[in-house]
Amino acid sequence: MAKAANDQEFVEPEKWKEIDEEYWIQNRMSKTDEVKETVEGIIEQVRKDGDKALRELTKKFDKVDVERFAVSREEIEAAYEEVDQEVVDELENAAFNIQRFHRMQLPPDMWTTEVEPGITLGVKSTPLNRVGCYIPGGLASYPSTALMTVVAAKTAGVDEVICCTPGQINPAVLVALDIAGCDEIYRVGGAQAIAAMALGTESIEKVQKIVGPGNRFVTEAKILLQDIVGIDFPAGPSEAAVLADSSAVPEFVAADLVAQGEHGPSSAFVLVTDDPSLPDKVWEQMMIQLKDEPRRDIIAQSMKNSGYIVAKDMELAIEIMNGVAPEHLCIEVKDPMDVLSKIRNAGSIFVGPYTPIAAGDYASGTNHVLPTSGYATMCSGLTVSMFRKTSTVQMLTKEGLAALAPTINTLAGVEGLHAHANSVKIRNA
Ligand code: HSO
Ligand code: ZN
Repeated sequence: MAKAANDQEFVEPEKWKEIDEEYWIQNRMSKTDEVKETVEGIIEQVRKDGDKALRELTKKFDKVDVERFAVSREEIEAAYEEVDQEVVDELENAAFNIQRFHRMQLPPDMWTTEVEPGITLGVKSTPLNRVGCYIPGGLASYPSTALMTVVAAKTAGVDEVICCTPGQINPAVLVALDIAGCDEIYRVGGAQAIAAMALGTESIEKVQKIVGPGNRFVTEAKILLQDIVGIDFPAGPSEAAVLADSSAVPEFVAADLVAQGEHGPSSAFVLVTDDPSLPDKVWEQMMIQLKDEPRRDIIAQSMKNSGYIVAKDMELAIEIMNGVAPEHLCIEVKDPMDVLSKIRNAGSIFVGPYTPIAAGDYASGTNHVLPTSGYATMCSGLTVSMFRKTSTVQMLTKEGLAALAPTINTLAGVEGLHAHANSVKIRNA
């Protein structure tokens, strides 16, 4: 048995296996049933006891005593001292790129158009007022996720962006939150943090929407609290899928798959190809690359959830990939733009051999908070529009109202709503 870089026993991954779409889907379905009861209890406790509950739950789950949940300005300044200047510079660069791309998504504050004489219709777009971002802690403590959530919310125009993150906060996360423009930072995590942001406590004022990834407890809390707070979507363990033909470079394919596998033991990756010889070539490359990977024990575990699918042709491969609906999809084929046009379900799409998923994870500017577990069939990743809402607007002249009057009168008559019809008649239009 080889030794991994962290000096733990390394289990050689079992040879990767041929799977089918059904296997992938079954494997990715969120298994939250057993956590539901615990999370319901936590929510009730926070609803009843506010900060006191947060303190007790933080002690119980994170084993820390927290006096003051809010992180002070001095603590943020101290975090800058602990972080290398190069890290600060690159966080700033990433924040700039994320802001640039998210600004491009901004709708106009309002648009109107006269659809026919005297009838002007439009849409007014308004940012949410107060939003909460959840940043996981522990093993999966990512400054990049702090940037993705907060920069997107701030660029959308949200006035107050707050953030909850558990335990001893990683100084790079604090710096990232500060660079992103986060207004309030709280030292609390898990389902209790979600409950606090949704319900409000003495120290945390409630928000209108909660975004960001989290473990099963966090995700369950978001789902259970949806009747009182907006949420983005359930985001689970990372996934990578590569759609490749014989023109793909096996080294590159292997590298993208393995990279998302290092997030955690529940991560998963899949290759879908019309080239029966490709899976073996990719496997060979994976084994070479794994030798130098410090997190290869985690990757070996992700491998158990992973596999490859060989389709008889590219059309079928595309259909299978639409069923897989992966969080990240890399297209590594001769004619990527043609394949791209046929993809319907994927959180984020990486086109061509020089577009690794890591570019979107960190630097290009697209958002890396994305739907997993097949949710890409019905949800989008984090966008500016998730932090805004729209109001339709209309303005009629007397002439415009006259044109609509017969329709209003007739339909109001059918529905027996006389007062509706009268509101037109009274205007003598
Ligand atoms: N790939 C992750 C995001 C991330 N990658 C953070 C690196 N750091 C989302 O699935
Ligand atoms: Zn990643």
